[in-house]
Amino acid sequence: MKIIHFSDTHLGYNDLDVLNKENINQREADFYDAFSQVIKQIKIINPDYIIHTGDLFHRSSPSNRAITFALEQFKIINSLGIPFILIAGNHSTPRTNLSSPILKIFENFENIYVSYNQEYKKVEFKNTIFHTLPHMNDETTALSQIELCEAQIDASKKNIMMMHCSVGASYLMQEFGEWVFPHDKEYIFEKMDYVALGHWHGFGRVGKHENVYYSGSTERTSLGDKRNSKGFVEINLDDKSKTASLFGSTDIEFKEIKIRPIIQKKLDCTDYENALIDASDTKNAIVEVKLTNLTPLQSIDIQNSDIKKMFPDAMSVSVKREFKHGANEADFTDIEALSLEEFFLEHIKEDSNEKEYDRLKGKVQELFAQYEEARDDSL
Ligand SMILES: [Mn+2]
Repeated sequence: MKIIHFSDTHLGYNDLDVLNKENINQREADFYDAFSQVIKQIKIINPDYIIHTGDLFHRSSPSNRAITFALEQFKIINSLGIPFILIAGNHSTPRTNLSSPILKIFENFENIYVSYNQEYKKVEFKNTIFHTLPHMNDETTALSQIELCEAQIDASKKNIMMMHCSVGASYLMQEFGEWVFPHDKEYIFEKMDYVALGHWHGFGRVGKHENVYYSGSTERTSLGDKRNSKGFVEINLDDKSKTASLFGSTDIEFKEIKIRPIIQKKLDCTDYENALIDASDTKNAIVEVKLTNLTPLQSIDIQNSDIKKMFPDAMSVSVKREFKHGANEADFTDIEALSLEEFFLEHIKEDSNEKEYDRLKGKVQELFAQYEEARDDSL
């Protein structure tokens, strides 16, 4: 039996001020593209079941575009005739009863099974049971629901558990309302053929459990996530093993999709004029450049736009500045007496010759004037 497990697709997420040809935020479009790639692969693989472990949408009230996209894709999935089971994650669970859970919109598709009610739900087929535990805001309720789940395990069938949580404290995303699976209930995992997890955005097996996996997200919801490898999991369960203890027959494979890469570059400014930078691997990439060993004078001269020009084919370029050690140590005793502009000019004066100082003085004053203008509320 073959199962495709994917998760954390965060449809509707957007980031960076870049629009594509259709005037859609480029990063938002990237998330739709990642989702489509998984669906295309599913069509080829033709599994017995498809499961999604939460955070289908980025928000509990997604945009019209995100909803429209999802409905189009779900129509395709539904037409495959393969059961698709999905649970709500923390991003798709409303925090109050004032708004209705978004996953409800998929209830009328005949091959789609949704679990979003903050309670245990069993989705049962001839030989397989999917034990779903969607995100729950209340930990006490969660515990009683885990116990309900445990009571429903049927050793004569395949048992697949689906959750959106952190197992232990290792997989927390630093988000509001995260749910940590209680450690003393982890023994339940051993009674399952496979435990599908969502929430953590990297693919991986959980601790010592051989059958517990995060599929990871299909795109990165933060530029702090440097993983360039995203995708989904293909699980092959041996049909012959009827007892849940035969994990040896379970085969897990991570399948990568093609996402926009994030490329980090370092530019040592000790010899900035002659520094060479290789931009050949940055086509359509999100590029992060770190300027190192900068002096304060160089920091004025080197504009971010100069750096961006070095990567003409990149999707976006961000610049981080790291000063030469000791270069930004200044005497702060008189700082209150001076304006920031004066303080800055004083600093340059100490660090440069007269000619250089005169040249930079004009430049600094111009920059401060622009800043003042932009900040003046009376305009
Ligand atoms: Mn997520």
